[in-house]
Amino acid sequence: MFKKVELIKTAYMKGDYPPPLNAEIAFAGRSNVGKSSLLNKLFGIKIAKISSNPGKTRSINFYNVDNKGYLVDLPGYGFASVSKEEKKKWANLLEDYFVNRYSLQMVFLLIDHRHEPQKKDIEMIQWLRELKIPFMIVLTKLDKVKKSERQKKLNLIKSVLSGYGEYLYFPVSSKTGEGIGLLKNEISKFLK
Ligand SMILES: Nc1nc2c(ncn2[C@@H]2O[C@H](COP(=O)(O)OP(=O)(O)OP(=O)(O)O)[C@@H](O)[C@H]2O)c(=O)[nH]1
Ligand SMILES: [Mg+2]
Repeated sequence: MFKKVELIKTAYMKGDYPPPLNAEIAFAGRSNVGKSSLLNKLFGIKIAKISSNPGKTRSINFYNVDNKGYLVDLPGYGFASVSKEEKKKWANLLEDYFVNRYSLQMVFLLIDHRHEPQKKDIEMIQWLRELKIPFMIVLTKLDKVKKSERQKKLNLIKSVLSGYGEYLYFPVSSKTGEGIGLLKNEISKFLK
């Protein structure tokens, strides 16, 4: 489905973004939630750097997909062990991207399927709502949730987040590939 994927820009500074293509979809979520792993799984190649230490992605990475659009890997937020200064820099960069990047059409907000949404997740939801950026929710690390627990966990997460709006949910595992097909279909709707 995706033929040619190329990392065409690694932005460390506000506004240092590539000229827009027809579509742009970004992947947001707390550090270590699995953004870069998910992109690799969607692309079918190991192009985004991943790490078991939170804070691996420090820039905004634009992946050109078949010249149809960008999938954008964002730095994680809520990561405790970088300096305050560094955190502020990332937050500023993220803010600039969300506020000023008019070509951004959709955000996939990643939340860990194993846990109840945390304060940082809710803050992100409120922020995206305020900025009127459409988003859907991807629940990551599905393989780590027992099959017998999945429905219960999903209902719990949905009920916590229902106070903030109605969203589409995509439970996925970048390890086993479960749920990846459905998510890819959704993404393909944008990449025409
Ligand atoms: N079991 C399992 N582990 C996963 C999955 N997705 C990611 N991981 C692991 O979670 C860790 C973090 O993954 P990353 O993809 O680097 O997370 P990230 O959200 O890009 O993190 P930052 O770049 O720090 O914001 C790595 O050790 C991955 O191997 C998954 O679906 N299942
Ligand atoms: Mg990353």
